[in-house]
Amino acid sequence: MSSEVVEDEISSFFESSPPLKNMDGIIKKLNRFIKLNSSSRGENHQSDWREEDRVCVTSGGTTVPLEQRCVRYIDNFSSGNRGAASTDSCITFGSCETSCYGPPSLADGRLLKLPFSTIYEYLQMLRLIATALKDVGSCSMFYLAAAVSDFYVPWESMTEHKIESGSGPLDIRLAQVPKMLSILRSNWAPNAFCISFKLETDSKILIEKATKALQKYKVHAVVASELSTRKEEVVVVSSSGNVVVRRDCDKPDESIVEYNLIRLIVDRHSTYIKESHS
Ligand code: PAZ
Repeated sequence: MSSEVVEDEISSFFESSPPLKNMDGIIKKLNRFIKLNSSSRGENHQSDWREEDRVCVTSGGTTVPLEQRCVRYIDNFSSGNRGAASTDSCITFGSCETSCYGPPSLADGRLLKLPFSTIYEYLQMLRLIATALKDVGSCSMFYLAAAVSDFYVPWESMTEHKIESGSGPLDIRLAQVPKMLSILRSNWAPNAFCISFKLETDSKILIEKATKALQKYKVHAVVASELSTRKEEVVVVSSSGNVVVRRDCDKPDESIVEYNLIRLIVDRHSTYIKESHS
């Protein structure tokens, strides 16, 4: 598919999406967070972090409503644990201001939580965050651990009211959600360090799919997980080779895989920043 066709699909997705309910509030919170954690140290000395050290972690699954006044929806699997644990580890490693969708419990101005549920909310918020960060810093990180719906019911073809039951099986045609990773990389946040995630249930195709995603979307790494072992190990697929990252139950810090994963990713991000500035 040509990039023009993809861009058209993305534009029509956003044009037909129901607007975010509290868009102004979200923009205000986002701008306040960015300003508070800005590295223009003249104004405030809130942090020693560099402006490049902002991380947007996405976490949890998106839903696809079946009715505009939604009673029923299709969910995408994710407990939100990976994003939450990764956010905690980011803060532990101390390099990050974290703008996070999802459930972690840290506060104090270093963490901004922006909850979402639908695919419409998720993608609109991702675009807002990416473009807001683009304006203030060059090398932010996007750590896209959310499980994002691949199929959806376009808003304009969705019934307004609750679908009637009692008239036999329900036929629903789902459209494909346009892939936003390429536009995130090319337009929204071209200088950001971008980590995407790939979950499969069939371990035989996992690495192949992750490698294809790496090449197609030109992200800096793809974190590949198999559903049943995702808490034990992941494979970080990148152009420098594949690295298996495991948890180590004998070491308290490393008893969750995210700790070792974030250590590796933060290290790669630092190298990326150094290379970008040299
Ligand atoms: O949220 P969780 O800890 O239960 O699972 C995390 C995950 C497996 C959903 C995530 O690591 C992931 O791979 N997300 C991308 C899923 C995908 O769209 O392929």
